[in-house]
Formats: sequence, C-alpha cells, structure tokens
Amino acid sequence: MSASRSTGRVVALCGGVGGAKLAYGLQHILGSDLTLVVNTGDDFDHLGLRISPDIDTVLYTLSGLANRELGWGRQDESWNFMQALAALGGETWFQLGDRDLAIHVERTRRLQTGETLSAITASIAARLGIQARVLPMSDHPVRTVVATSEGVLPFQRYFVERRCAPVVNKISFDGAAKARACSQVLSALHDPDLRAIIICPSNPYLSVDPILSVPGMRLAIENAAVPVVAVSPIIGGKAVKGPTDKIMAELGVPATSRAIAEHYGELIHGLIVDHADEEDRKTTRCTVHAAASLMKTDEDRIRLAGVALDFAGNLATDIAVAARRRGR
Ligand code: FO1
Repeated sequence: MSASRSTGRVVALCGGVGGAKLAYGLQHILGSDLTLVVNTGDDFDHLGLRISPDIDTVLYTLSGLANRELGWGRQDESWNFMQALAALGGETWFQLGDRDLAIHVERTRRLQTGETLSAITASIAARLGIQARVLPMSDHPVRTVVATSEGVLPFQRYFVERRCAPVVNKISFDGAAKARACSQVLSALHDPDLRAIIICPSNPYLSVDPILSVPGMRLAIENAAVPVVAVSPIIGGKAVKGPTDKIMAELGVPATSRAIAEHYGELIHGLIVDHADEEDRKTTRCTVHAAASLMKTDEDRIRLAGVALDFAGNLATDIAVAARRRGR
C-alpha cells in the first residue's frame, strides 16, 4: 500500500464487464472498505424472471465465478435448460446457463416476497464470500431504453438480440425521475471516512449515465467533497469491449478519452487514460494520468486499481491545498 494511496472508504460506480474488472482490483486492495454502486438500467423481465445483468457480472467477477471468455454469466456452465427451452419453441436469444439460472430464479422468488433488490444482492454477495458491498443504484426500476434507427428498443433487445446493430439516436432511462437512490448508497457517499469515488471503465452512456440519472446521485457525489476519478473505457480511439465507440460515433462524439472527460464534465477531478491516449492530457480540463489501462489478467486489474487509488490520493492533496489557498 503506497503512502499516497487513499486509505479509508471508497465508492466505485460500475456496470458492465470493464467495470467489474476494475471492481475486482479495487476489492483486492480495499476489501470491505469498498462500496460498489452498480447499474440496474440493463435489468429486464424475461421468461418470467427478473434479470439483473450488471449486478450478476459484478457478483460473479468478485467471487471468481465469472466466465472470463464471454464477459457475462458463469464459468463451468452447461446449457441443458436452453436446449430444452428451444425444443419447446421458447425464446433463446438471451442465453441463460443452467447454473446462472439459479440466481435469476432465486432473485425473482425473493423479489416476489417483497424483499428489496439491495437486500437480495447483499445476501447473495455474502453467500459468495464477497467482501465489498455490492449495491444496486436504486431499489426502484430504472430501465435504459435506446431510440434507434429501427425504433425504440429496451436495452437487452438492442444490446443482445440486435447485437447493437441499429444506429443509436438517443438513450433514455425510464423510471429515473421516480426512482430514489438506494439509502446505503447515499450513506456511503456521506461517510466521513470516504476518501475517493472511482468511476470504473464502463460505458459512460449505457452503464454510468443510468446511475447518474437517479435523482440526488450526482449531487451526493459532488457534495462528498472527495476526489472523483474516472477510468476511460476508450483506448486508442477504440472501446476495449462493447459498443462504446460505435455509440459515441452515432451520437456524434469522437471516440477519445478527452470526449469521455467532457462527458463527465465537472463531476470528475481526474481521468486515467491509457498510454496510447497520452496526447489527450493537454486538451482535457481535468487532471489526466496515463497508465497501462488494458486489464487482461487479475494482476492488471489490481495494478490499475492501485493506480486509480494513488491518483485519487494525490488529487486529494491538490484539492486540499487549493481549498486552503481559497481560504475555505
Ligand atoms: N450478453 C449477450 O451478448 N448474449 C447473451 O445471451 C447474454 C446473456 C446474459 C445472461 C445473463 C447475464 O447476466 C448477462 C447476459 N448477457 C448476454 C450480457 C448482458 O446483456 C450484458 O452483460 C449487460 O446487460 C451489458 O453490460
């Protein structure tokens, strides 16, 4: 643990595969001092089951159960349920492995008893031996909807069934206005021991914006008065995985780390970019730190998490010095 690395509690916003990888690295360093706020905009009801893909990707990744090749679902999986469902003419465009099925069935059962998504998630995380706190952004439904050249599509229909082919015109978050942030999320952001907020290298438009769309979330982050560090999901003008660069092009935004910084605007104090994007440092308002940000191995995840925490620690010093200069 290097001197400048922020000790104390950390909140990280994450969704999708890239986010879960950095969450793994952060948990390795911080253990139960890490609170993960996970996107639930991708959630949907399918085959009578409530599916929460980003929560499950985080749970599987942090417990070592994740299928590293696919980026979602579990390793050591079998597909008997899917084969039997296909034989009955059921919908198989969204693949549910036999072991993965258990989490959807159990979550749906417990939700039907009135239990909250956050309570169910905490109980499953404990059973999987996960030390970090894993929290949905809200216990109320928020659903990412993608207005495309082929009409308005619920997220999974766009992302999985249509494989992100339709051109994106607009992304919205149904239910956000009525949703409330999970209470433990707000208390984690108000925690006096909070030292940093990390925005993981998730798709800003599909995975982070839904979290920020929950009323009060952005304000709670700003009022936390700790360094906010984002890790760019773009390396050398390309998304590491998923449709981020395609969506940015379709939204008329250049696929650069600078554009990521501009998207987050005043919310962030620092941005970590890959060495390939070192050039962005000059033209970006916030402080930029270049690091090797491609996470292939667990060691990569832990190293990048350490870089993010050190960077936040150094920014904290800069922010404290600037505040003292302003006489606050
Ligand atoms: N993504 C796919 O591309 N194809 C699938 O069949 C698929 C199934 C699936 C099942 C459970 C789950 O938790 C995730 C699944 N995903 C699948 C990934 C999912 O669409 C994405 O992880 C998120 O929604 C976006 O990050």
